[in-house]
Amino acid sequence: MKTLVMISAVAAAVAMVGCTKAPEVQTPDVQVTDTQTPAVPEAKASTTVSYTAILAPGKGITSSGSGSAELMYDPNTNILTYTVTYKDLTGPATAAHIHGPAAPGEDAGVVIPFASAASPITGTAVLTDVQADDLVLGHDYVNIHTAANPGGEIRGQILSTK
Ligand SMILES: [Cu+2]
Repeated sequence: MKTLVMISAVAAAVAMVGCTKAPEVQTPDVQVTDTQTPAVPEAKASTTVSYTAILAPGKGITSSGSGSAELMYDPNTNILTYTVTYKDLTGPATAAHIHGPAAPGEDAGVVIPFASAASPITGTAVLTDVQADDLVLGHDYVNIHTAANPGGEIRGQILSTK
């Protein structure tokens, strides 16, 4: 907030009596006019939570592959939006999924199959309440499968970015 400019004392300047009228004291207009446009209501949009996953070779997997996933989840609609990119796999990806529920490094079944395994993978899915709980708890992971590593070549736990 701006500090008001201090008004100098004028009383001491009245030495020349009868010369002029009292100096007019300027009062700066500090009134704020309410002309701002109200913000567009977006109450529900603000609850969307972003998640990320860093994809790397799983335990015991030899690969120079790497990747990442960016996800947005809206708890009002249970809609999950995702973008997954990767590179340097041992061969073409044969499948790509979100798996869970599992702790980091542990294996679990497919929760959400991606329509295509080719990078970049983009899409949306509507989660069940149980699936949503697992996501929020950090129990899901992205898994990219290849012919050389059918159980998954690179994977990464999905975690909130907060
Ligand atoms: Cu999979």
